[in-house]
Amino acid sequence: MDQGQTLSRLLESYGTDPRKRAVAAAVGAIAGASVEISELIGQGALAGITGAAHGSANADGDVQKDLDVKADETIIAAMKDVPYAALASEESDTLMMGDPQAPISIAYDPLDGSSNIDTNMTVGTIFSIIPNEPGVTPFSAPGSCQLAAGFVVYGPQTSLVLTLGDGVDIFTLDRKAKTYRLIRERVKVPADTAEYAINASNHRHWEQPVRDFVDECLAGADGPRAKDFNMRWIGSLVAEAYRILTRGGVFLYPADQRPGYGEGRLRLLYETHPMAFVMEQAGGGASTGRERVLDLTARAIHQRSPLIMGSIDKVNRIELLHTDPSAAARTAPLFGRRGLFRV
Ligand code: FBP
Repeated sequence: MDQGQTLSRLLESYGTDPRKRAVAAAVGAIAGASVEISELIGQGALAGITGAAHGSANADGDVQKDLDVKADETIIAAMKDVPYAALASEESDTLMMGDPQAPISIAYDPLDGSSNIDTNMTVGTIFSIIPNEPGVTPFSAPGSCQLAAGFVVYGPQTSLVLTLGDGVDIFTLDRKAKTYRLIRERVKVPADTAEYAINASNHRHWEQPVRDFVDECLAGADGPRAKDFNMRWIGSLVAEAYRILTRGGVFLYPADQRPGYGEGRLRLLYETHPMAFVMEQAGGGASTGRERVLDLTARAIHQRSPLIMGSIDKVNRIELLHTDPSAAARTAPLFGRRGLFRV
């Protein structure tokens, strides 16, 4: 690894054609905005950030927090010199239109996990950059067309995870120099892991395949996975994704039976598409349970999609439980509490 590599240097050398220059400009703008957002978060109440509701709701009906609004304004301001055709923000009802001839469009969640702000926990910014074709509706291509994607984690360190479609690199903010420095190159999601993350309070609303997978994990060393598992739930997508990139595991925000959750909670364009691109580029997987997230195409800006992401063996197992329900039955009688080996 080139210890001296910085994000700015990487972006400067990222190709000369107009589309690549636009991608580099967009990533640079988001990185610049994230330095400001990181400072605001670090100051918290000292900078007037309380995590209090802003008094409005975003397009999806979520109550906007003061930092949601500031982060969105900061990113929009940073985009002023970026040649984009359209911006899709979690905080905006409609697309913000730019130059229809521009080579890219950008979807972003300025502040993911904002319900964690007042508890001093990790939040983040997520982004996805897609090609724009003049005359074609922006954001109408599947997630596999993304040119770049990533997220910033505002945790004990501020780190930026980036894929330009050729592997995943992680940069950490050098706060004194206000520069992102490369800390991990060609990141790979570890395959052999024993952690899963899901909001278990929704257990009664889950579909059977999700219950089956969690039951397998809960059964531990005595169950079909023959292994004890740890459960994690931070309630902050960026923090869960960062953990998975570091030590593997699987994260599930599945579809469930609550009204409005038929496609889960997370939004496709600026949450699940970019996370899926990062995971696949790091050798992991991302699925809805029934199909690859990157094969999905958005019908609306704030469309939701289920997300099951992480170590490939876990994602594959959960997909199998969805597509072939007999897979659970094949292992359950051998290991279940009322099965052959138990009374
Ligand atoms: P926001 O986009 O409104 O911040 O919500 C997304 C999120 O906070 C994710 O970061 C997290 O994974 C999920 O919601 C937690 O949802 P729940 O509270 O339903 O467990």
